[in-house]
Amino acid sequence: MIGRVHKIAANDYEVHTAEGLFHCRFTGKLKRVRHGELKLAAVGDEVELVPGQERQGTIVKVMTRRSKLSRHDVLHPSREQVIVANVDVLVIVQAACDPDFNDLVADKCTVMASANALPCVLVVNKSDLGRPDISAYEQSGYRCLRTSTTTGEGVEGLAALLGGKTSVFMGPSGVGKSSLLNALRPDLGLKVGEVSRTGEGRHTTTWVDLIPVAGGLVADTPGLEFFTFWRVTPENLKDHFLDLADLAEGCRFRNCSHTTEETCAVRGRAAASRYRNYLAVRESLLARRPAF
Ligand SMILES: Nc1nc2c(ncn2[C@@H]2O[C@H](COP(=O)(O)OP(=O)(O)O)[C@@H](O)[C@H]2O)c(=O)[nH]1
Ligand SMILES: [Mg+2]
Ligand SMILES: [Zn+2]
Repeated sequence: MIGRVHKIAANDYEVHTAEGLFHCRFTGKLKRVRHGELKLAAVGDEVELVPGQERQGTIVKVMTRRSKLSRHDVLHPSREQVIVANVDVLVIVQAACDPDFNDLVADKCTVMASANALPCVLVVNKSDLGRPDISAYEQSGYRCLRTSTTTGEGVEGLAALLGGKTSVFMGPSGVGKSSLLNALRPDLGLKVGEVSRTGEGRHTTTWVDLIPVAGGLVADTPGLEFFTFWRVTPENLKDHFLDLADLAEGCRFRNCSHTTEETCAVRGRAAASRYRNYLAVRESLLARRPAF
């Protein structure tokens, strides 16, 4: 039987199949084979299982991942921790205000997407409260959507975007991620206006799970402080600001850092906020400060 891991709590893997939900564990053999990995499977993994009694099951195989969103493991930073497997799109959620639109955080999220080879979409929620200038993103080719759970603006557009896909919502707390999911699926009843901090830790409790919404699956992540830039260095960061990378074709040197080089084609041409945030993220990587 084939299924998808929607949730992991300690050793309990919640797997959804065409035959319903199964609570699964791993075979001892698979545990040994995958010994080098920090977790036997991630949320979003497709697995093969052998059903047992009372909706219990045993996972016998984890399918090859077609994509993933990863971070550096907290305790073993050189190792990869897959946050969600088989992701189609990263949905960057910001608010128009309350909290203010934060282009530094939004740009960090675009770096996360690029570093994981995932497409991203910018959702500006609380559009009933304001309309910040997002032309830097539109011009850079990022898909953008303004939404409001108060007026309903953009909610249908968001539903269309999520249908048939596995998405990860990423944004600071308070921007309305849970409210958007509730708007798309009122029976969800996710708590709103609360900061969830249940989740840090590797093998412990649930901190991200997949929620069926609008014909797709969405991971509502608990907060940005849990993310690090998987394999992003001060040197390769410039490749993850896709608009800067486009302009970089005009730089004299291939390894131009776009900082002080006289022959740089990026400096002065990139959107001001994007360039400023590139420098800021580069500084934090050089200083080895946490990503968010
Ligand atoms: N004005 C306005 N407030 C919103 C909107 N969406 C959510 N909120 C409010 O913003 C607060 C935080 O929402 P929540 O969904 O918990 O944000 P999360 O932390 O990102 O999940 C709550 O008080 C919501 O009622 C919106 O579109 N417009
Ligand atoms: Mg929330
Ligand atoms: Zn340059």
